[in-house]
Amino acid sequence: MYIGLGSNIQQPEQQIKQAIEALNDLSMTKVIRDSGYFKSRPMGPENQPDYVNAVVELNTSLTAIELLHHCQQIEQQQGRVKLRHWGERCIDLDILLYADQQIQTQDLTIPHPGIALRDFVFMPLLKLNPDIKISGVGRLGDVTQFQEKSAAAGTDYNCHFTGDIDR
Ligand code: PH2
Ligand code: MG
Ligand code: MG
Repeated sequence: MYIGLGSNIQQPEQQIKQAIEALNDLSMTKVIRDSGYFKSRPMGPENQPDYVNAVVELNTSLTAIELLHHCQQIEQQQGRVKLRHWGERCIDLDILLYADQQIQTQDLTIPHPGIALRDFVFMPLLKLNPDIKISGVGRLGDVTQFQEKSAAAGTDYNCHFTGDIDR
């Protein structure tokens, strides 16, 4: 399972680290690896701070819907309030992949539809596992759009690695 994390207010790096610890503390759940911090400009309203994003891989016996509810609980615990659509938030947790399940309900779409559209999701996930295959997208390591831009621009690229998460 893979979860994407994002934050752009109230000490984003700290928020992400705290949410990863909360995920690791869930029953029957262990965070195995993390991507480290990636920084990117906001998608959506431009008058908000840059984002810090990360992706974690975890093992869990929770079902996808149970995991979703726990993610929402962690967002609440960290004090998330909805200000505006795609606006600033102290923490956002999105389930990206749940084993090889395909889920489409009101509350949950898995695989997350933004994976191949948002560099701030794609790049950290690619770093964790280029062999992931997603129907309609293919093998992540074979998707070249973001990788080519990133290789050309280095740390000038919109979404780039900024450091390891100390945990
Ligand atoms: N999340 C959003 C809206 N815009 N922009 C970046 N760079 N990173 C995000 O995680 C992000 C965003 C809503 O989930
Ligand atoms: Mg999101
Ligand atoms: Mg979300």
